[in-house]
Amino acid sequence: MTLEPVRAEIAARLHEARERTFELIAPLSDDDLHRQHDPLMSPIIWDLGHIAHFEELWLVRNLEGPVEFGEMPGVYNPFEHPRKVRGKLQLPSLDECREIMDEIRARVLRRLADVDFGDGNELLRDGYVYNMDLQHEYQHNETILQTLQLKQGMPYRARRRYAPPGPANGRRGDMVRFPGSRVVVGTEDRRAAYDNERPAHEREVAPFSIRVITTTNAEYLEFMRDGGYETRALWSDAGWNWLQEARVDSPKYWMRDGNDWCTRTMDRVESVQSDLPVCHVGYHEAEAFARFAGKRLPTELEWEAAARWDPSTNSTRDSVPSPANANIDQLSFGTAPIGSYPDNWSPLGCYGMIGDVWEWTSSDFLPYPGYKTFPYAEYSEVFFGSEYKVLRGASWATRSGVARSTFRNWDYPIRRQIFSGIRCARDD
Ligand code: AVJ
Ligand code: FE
Repeated sequence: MTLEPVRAEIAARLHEARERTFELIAPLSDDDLHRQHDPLMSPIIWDLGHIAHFEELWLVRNLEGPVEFGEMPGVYNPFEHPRKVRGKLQLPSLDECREIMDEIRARVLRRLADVDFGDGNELLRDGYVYNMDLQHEYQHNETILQTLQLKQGMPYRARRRYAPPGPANGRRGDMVRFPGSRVVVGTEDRRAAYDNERPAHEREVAPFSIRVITTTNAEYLEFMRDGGYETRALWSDAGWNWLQEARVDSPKYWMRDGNDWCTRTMDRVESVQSDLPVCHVGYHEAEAFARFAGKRLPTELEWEAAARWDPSTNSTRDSVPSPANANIDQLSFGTAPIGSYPDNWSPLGCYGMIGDVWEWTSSDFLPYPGYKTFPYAEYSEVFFGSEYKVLRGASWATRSGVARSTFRNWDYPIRRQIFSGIRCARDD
């Protein structure tokens, strides 16, 4: 079999990823690109340089012989400078940065033309390292979108924005029941899955019920109007401590509008719409809301069972998420009314497991039994532990190439600038 079509496809996907990155930043001024818009986020020009140097590290240098992650140039090495100080780094102008990106990309393509996929290098098997690099760029696109939502100065205006297919279709009940089963969790995929998604392994999942939909703005407003943010009993100790310090009384980006609330998504300010999934809540708020609702957050194993286990066949059934069947791929610039994607149902009967908002789970970010780091510890391994909670499912700002039912995202419980929401579960 000739590998030429494979190489051409990889080149096309690299090109497409870069086009999207540049499309996202096209409306921005040099000041927009260099400014530290928020201590939580890097200047966007840093993300661009980091994307390029990550690519150089993996798609050029590592293919010539093993290179440690630490050999990434210091300025762009995320472990050398925390995000909040990156605005003080000496960073290139957009033109200079683009030149670096183009120059690195040219070397990547030259290497791709004669790389030997069959030489036993695990990085190259099934094109893994290219998929890993693509997913890195995709993930930084979502990071950039978080920054754009936090942007100082003029709000960000997207160049194009597609509408969800809608109209919202009927609901199918409040909760679905998972009957309890031994299920397969994780994957053996070696083409695209990250090390933290492997190995596929069996787990016993006890019966539980899970919400058909994610928490809507209307439901969250009830929590707010019922004094949710003032009711100590709804919050964990850590959550209550956070609340005393953060002094928030609504999701991030919500503002009072007389007796009502409005919210801002990039350059659009509108009254809070009842049938949209609530977005920009932290783990502590998600946990307090679930308690208010007489429920709890799902574990990530429960989440994955609800997303892909088919109890009628006793096997996993994964769909291929695309912007046609789920609100993903970052061009809708917002969440969509519940039910807008008629094909977005899991085998168990949950709507929208993939898309709209990342869903907080109650699980700490830990390795699966039998986990092996591949190819670098700095992706997952250095973050394993109880500091981070796992989020599942992808948001409207997630590119299709990283939207899948086994993908594990993680963040600090206090983070709210991410596109995060809630899906409640309950013991059976
Ligand atoms: C998986 C989203 C938590 O942004 O820290 C980007 C993704 N890793 N570059 C992050 C990532 C390296 C990662 N998250
Ligand atoms: Fe990165």
